[in-house]
Amino acid sequence: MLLRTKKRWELPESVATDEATYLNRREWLKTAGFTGLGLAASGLLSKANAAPITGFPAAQNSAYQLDRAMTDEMDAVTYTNFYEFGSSKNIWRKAKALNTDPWMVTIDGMVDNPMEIDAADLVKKLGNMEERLYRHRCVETWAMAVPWTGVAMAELVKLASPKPGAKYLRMETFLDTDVAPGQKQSWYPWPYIEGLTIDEAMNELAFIGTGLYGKPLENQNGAPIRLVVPWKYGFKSIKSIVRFTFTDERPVSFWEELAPKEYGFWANVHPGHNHPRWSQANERMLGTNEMRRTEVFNGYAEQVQYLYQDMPNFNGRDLFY
Ligand SMILES: Nc1nc2c(c(=O)[nH]1)N[C@H]1C(S)=C(S)[C@@H](COP(=O)(O)O)O[C@H]1N2
Ligand SMILES: [Mo]
Repeated sequence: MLLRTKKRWELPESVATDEATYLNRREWLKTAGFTGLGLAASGLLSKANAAPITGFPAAQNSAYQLDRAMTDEMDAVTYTNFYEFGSSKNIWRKAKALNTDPWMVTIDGMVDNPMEIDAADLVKKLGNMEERLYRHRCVETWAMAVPWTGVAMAELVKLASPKPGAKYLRMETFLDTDVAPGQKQSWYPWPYIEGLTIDEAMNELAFIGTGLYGKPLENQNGAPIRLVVPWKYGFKSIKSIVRFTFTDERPVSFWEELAPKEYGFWANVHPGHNHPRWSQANERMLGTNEMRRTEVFNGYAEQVQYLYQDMPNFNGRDLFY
């Protein structure tokens, strides 16, 4: 298991790099005629190369339009769910403690192209960022409509190149109890985990969010990279991702582990399948408190229905929790 704490990046390269890699590189440098000074310089260089994600604001993709007013930016950035920083919606100040640059991301599991890469370099490899206007629906019934910046998740799947047996993409949030007080609450199964089928991850709507309202993501919204899957309840859209693992086993998500009957793997939005403890018929828009009817697949049935229509339980409850 790789270390994912901030401290890793404060260590000299000789300590942070595992010993075998360090020795191999030293051998190579010797062969190539470099001195100890050269080695130190290369360590400094890799640290200096860390840089934030750039390219804001990105051009808007007009294929994704809203049927309602956009949520006010102040509401979307001050009313958030990020249990790592506490169970209240008002954690945006606490989330400032998270250091998101540099931010190492691991892509591993059943892939031809595993890697460990800084988030900004990863996003660059995935192509040009774009802006998309999406609805967002929390399972708790609040909703918003916001402009995300990011890149298609399908690009990450292509880059990783999953092996034929891989069926699922498992995603993991950082784990650092020094900066995230919620992670000291040991009754939660940290780190936060979420998952999609690879078919879902390849769907045109599945998005790696890097920004909101034309700017890099605020920490409280999941900086530096998060998932955005607008046809599913909000908890599927995992924030501040450090690891993407391709696997043949269906991942058990954070909330599923806590309450499998209430927050299951599929979690597709549907007005006709109530949560065990409340109705899902309506939703409340953040900021305005406007009430609207909940839409099937949150209004994205046209884009995603093919993923589920042949499943034997399509009309049952399973696909919605
Ligand atoms: N790591 C992590 N990701 C998370 C959460 C969380 O607590 N931790 N909350 C989820 C829930 S319940 C919702 S509704 C959305 C909220 O995203 P927003 O706060 O940016 O609106 O993030 C999701 N992603
Ligand atoms: Mo949520």
